[in-house]
Amino acid sequence: MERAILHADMDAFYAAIEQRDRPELRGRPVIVGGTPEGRGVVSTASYEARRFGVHSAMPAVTAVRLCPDGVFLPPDMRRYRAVSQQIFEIFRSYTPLVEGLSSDEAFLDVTGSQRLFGDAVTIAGRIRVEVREKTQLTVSIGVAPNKLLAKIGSDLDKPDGLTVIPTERVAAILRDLPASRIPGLGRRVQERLGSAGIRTIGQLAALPCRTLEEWFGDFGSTLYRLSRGQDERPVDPGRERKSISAETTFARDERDLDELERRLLSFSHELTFSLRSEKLLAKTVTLKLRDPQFRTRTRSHTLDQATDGAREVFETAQRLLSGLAIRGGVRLIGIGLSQLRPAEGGRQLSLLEDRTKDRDATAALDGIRARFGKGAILPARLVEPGAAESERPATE
Ligand code: TTP
Ligand code: MG
Repeated sequence: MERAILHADMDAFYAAIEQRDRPELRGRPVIVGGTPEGRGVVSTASYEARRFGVHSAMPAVTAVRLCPDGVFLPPDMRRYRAVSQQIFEIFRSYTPLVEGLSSDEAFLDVTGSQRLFGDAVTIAGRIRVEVREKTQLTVSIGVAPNKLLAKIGSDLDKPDGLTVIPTERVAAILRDLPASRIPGLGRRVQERLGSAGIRTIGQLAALPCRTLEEWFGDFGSTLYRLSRGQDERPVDPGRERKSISAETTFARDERDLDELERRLLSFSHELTFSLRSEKLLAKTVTLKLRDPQFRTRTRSHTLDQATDGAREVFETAQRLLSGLAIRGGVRLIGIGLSQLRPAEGGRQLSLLEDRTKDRDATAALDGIRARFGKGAILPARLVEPGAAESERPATE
């Protein structure tokens, strides 16, 4: 039986939330991430700002130049995460087969849901209405027989679009799309295709499988199938997050070790709160520093035992920091946690680590944070003026 797959992706996610919550920003070019002084990197831009050429991952200094009247806002991850939870709750009310790709994007296998809720297009329509009613935001959805086509589809009519790619129209729809629309093509592959004069998916599909294998090895045969719109990959609800991270760009280059450590402490609490909420432990702690010349250094330490404790993460990051020269100043600092694994039945290392004294306290604090947001409770050392200028989680 043919599968029914949806790919749902919120429109200009962070920027749309800002415009929702601050009506005076509606219709204006809003740029989240990066400062008006041109520090940091753009997380996303409203569609009004995109008309000026501003996009995700662009250095803020470029965004300021392209869009001098843009409204630059620091990200408020706590608010974005709350919306993310709302939309995933809606997705999961239609099927248990939800594979999250990021905070605003998921595949849904609704093949088996159609008896209950109507065909796939009807389900997509209902999800769009429900997302709008519950969040006052818009989502674009692609409906197709596989993940590849659903993902391509959700992007075809953004923002606020619903695109259906039925099997009989696959070839016609793919033919003139740029080859870069195929998700997951690395830069090397794109350059090789470009140098062979291949721009569209149609041109790619005209190549013999043999040629693609010569160029790209094993990936060649995958590409051969993708260019024909063929993709058997199942929607995998168990897909694990590979890493989580938090980082900040300073308004002015930072040389004060205390201040750097304060940021590390804040990140340690934020990140381990996420771990504990998702019942995960992390084994590797990575410190990331960028200097004023844009040179990025990372240092990692792998723990003997995976942890979800803020103190252990902080002390590890602090040790890594002490091994690095910061005299020239620090432009960006961040912590990444990787080698994530499920915290097995009740063995919460944070509780052991914090020892009996605050044994119940960590759990109680998490409860309060979950209800009132992460900023609700912070260690005394963090309750000081000068909140982060531009925090955003790095890509996973
Ligand atoms: P995207 O879905 O890629 O972008 P978007 O939702 O802002 O815009 P659209 O889908 O309509 O094209 O990413 C979702 C959010 O993730 C985005 O709002 C901000 C964040 N993000 C970053 O912080 N850095 C990045 O480089 C990217 C691509 C996204
Ligand atoms: Mg999006």
